[in-house]
Amino acid sequence: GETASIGEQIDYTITGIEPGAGTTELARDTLEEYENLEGWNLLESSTAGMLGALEEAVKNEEPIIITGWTPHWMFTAYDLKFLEDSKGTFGGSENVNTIVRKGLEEDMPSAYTILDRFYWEPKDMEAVMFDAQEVPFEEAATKWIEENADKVAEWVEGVEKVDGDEIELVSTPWDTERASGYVVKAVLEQQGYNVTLTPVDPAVMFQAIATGEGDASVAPWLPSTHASFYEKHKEDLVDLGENLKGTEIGLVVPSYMDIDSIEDLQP
Ligand code: PBE
Repeated sequence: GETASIGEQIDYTITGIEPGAGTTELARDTLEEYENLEGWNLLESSTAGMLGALEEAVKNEEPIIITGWTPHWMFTAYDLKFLEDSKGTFGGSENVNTIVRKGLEEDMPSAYTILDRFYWEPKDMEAVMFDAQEVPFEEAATKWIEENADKVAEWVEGVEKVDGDEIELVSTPWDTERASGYVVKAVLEQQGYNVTLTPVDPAVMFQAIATGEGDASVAPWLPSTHASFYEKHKEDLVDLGENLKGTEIGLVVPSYMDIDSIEDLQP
């Protein structure tokens, strides 16, 4: 008989992550935009659930399609590929930006200057995430700061120290943002700030900065992943631009699967 199609083998289901993730929103759009994905479903669960399903599939060399992103250790642990996205529904290569509440520049000029200067490369973020598989993120961040004292010195050069001023950083609950969040937290603490770092859903993060409940975030993935939240709140926040360039999200499969593009999937 005929070999079952990939769709039949995986029950026309894409293994997704948290309902509140930007990736989930763009995956829902993707299912609507591609006619060949009619009848396909997105399983919304959690990052841990997705990674568990991925591990299981790879172990058995079975087909699986996940919503994935880079930087992430999944690409080092397994041989994976992004499916080509001819309609661009996942937005291609993007960045992580820094946003702050209105008035922060006047209220906390030292923190504002450091946040404005904060910029690093995917390899830096990956180093923190790699170490954090063995030690807490806080420790991995401190180690990175020690090993990159030159870079950190540029961020804080000429910045006046403060005496315990409180600053609220808002972030999201993924490792990429744990890495950046803990690094920025530690740098601000060295400068005398009393820092809280709170992980929330992306929608809540943007809202917190727009209402001034939170002071700053280094976690927005733009211009695509968090586009809808950004559009909603952009008039009420200050965008300080990229702090990292070259992230990507999309549909991801193990390399042993014989497809390359979202359009290869059959309804
Ligand atoms: N992520 C990681 C997040 C942002 C960082 C791609 C899973 C998302 O909102 O989709």
